[in-house]
Amino acid sequence: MKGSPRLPTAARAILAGDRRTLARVISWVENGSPSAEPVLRALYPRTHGVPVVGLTGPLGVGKSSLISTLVGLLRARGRSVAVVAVDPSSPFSGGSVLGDRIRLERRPDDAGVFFRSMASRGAAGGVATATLEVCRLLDAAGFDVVLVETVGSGQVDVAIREIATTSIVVLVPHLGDEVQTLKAGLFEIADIFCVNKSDLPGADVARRDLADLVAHGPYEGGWTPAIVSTSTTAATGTEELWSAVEAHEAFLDRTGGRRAGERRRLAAEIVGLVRDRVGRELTGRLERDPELRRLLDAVTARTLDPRSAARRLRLASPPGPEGRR
Ligand SMILES: Nc1nc2c(ncn2[C@@H]2O[C@H](COP(=O)(O)OP(=O)(O)OP(=O)(O)O)[C@@H](O)[C@H]2O)c(=O)[nH]1
Ligand SMILES: [Mg+2]
Repeated sequence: MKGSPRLPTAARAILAGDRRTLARVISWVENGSPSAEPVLRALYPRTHGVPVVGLTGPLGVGKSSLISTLVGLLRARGRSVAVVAVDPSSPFSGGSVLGDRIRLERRPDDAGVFFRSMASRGAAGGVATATLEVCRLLDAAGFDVVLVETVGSGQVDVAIREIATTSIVVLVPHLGDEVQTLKAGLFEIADIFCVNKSDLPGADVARRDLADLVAHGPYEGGWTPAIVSTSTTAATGTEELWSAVEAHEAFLDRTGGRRAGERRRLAAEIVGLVRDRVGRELTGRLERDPELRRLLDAVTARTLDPRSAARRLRLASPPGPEGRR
């Protein structure tokens, strides 16, 4: 709470704009360190629910390039922006560059920009939860907008729905077949379709194909996905892309979709954390819990099948002081 004398030092530093501490706490989250928990707890009431804009899409479609141009646009408009790349194929570090495949202008003196790539293998509750927690740290640190890039290896990343307030699915011309096969999944994810590399031939066709698919609404919540063409090399479409983001964010505020989306994401987060905890507890019990050992013996001896064993297993009160009821 405001003015709490018990605010952890790291939380106070993050609120005061200390970027090194911010980076350190992000690493704690990334590595599943218990040190993260009191900081996250202290900062949660200090978050505002800033727009979190997710970019996902197949490899190499230009997600990082688009982020770079969006950062330029947002900075020109005086908005501060943080970028998170989740499990990136080309990592960036030290607040600078997304690998060498794209040239993200270094802005070492600009406190209004923060870049971070993260791998989240060790994090509690999975990748989506860790990313959400990092977004929350960035929110508390005062950034106006958070941009998240997720790499789905040749696919789009469904988890972006658990992270972003606005999700952009980035595609390129000549992904016709891919669009068809991804169709069902795509439309659950995308608030905005971005046809990038529109300097290449076939962009108009791709846009038309998408428009045909989009026409098959109505959509849950009442938002029809927007379609925007961009080219980062020709520097076109960036403003239109951001306008689409703003339109979607305004739609969320107008319709109550922001609250509904937040509740859905929080529910998924809590479930993810509980699943993680139960999994860890059970794994820990495998060797020392007599009940579990008996079940395992029975399954090994073919007198019990795995599903029945799973159903019989009591989840509550594992041994140890913490789990006792
Ligand atoms: N012709 C053209 N090439 C582009 C455009 N945008 C990006 N590229 C190129 O596409 C390649 C991949 O760009 P990235 O921004 O790294 O794409 P990405 O989607 O972030 O890639 P991954 O993170 O590896 O999935 C680079 O060589 C870019 O220069 C564009 O608008 N037109
Ligand atoms: Mg990238």
